[in-house]
Amino acid sequence: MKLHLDAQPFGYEFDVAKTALVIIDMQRDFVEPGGFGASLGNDVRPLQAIVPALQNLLHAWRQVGGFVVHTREGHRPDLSDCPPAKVNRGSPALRIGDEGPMGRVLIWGAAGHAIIPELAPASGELVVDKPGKGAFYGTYLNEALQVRGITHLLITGVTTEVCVQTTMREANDRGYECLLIEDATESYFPAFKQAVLDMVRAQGAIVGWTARSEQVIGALNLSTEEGARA
Ligand code: TIU
Repeated sequence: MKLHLDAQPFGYEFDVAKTALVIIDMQRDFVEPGGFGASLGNDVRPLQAIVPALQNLLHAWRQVGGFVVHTREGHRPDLSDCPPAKVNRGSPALRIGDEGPMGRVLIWGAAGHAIIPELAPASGELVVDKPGKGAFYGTYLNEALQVRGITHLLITGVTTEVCVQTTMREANDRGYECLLIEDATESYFPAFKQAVLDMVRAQGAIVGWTARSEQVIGALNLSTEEGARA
């Protein structure tokens, strides 16, 4: 069944069976003190504010049997998949691979690398480990979506202008129709978040659409009620 949202800059239509909810990098390393995000000098608290909206959206999406993709940014313990240009960027208190309060920063298996418990992946949901900002770079995400016939992506997570925007642009180039969920993505820099929302939907949705989580949940609830009446 086709669902319709009054998205920006104009209506967005999607079919749950051909759509994936993509949750980008909701890991302890980005949203909790002592992780990678904090080591770069950021106040991580604003990122925690989106968790309730994301939980509600995830719950509603699971209720209708929608496909879920979780991504995690991180590297192999020997850093063989992490270019020096990434390790050496900036002047962080802790560099990628260093031992921090949540284990080795941004390394597979460390406590900080884990997705926060509130959004823990459920059985049957795809978890994609990505070495870069974009979820399509160096991963099998495109193949995993193609075999399932996915054409539309609902994009959420952190941070809006880094991994979320990069992923949305990569997806756009691969032909996916992308909707960015405004209250389910966050940045360490409010102005950057606003700029991304404005940029992606400018020029007639040059990269994609934006809408709020309650609009998606409302459309899903309506489809469930209509399904029950049919
Ligand atoms: N630093 C920052 O804003 N983000 C990242 O390094 N990774 C993600 O966005 N996941």
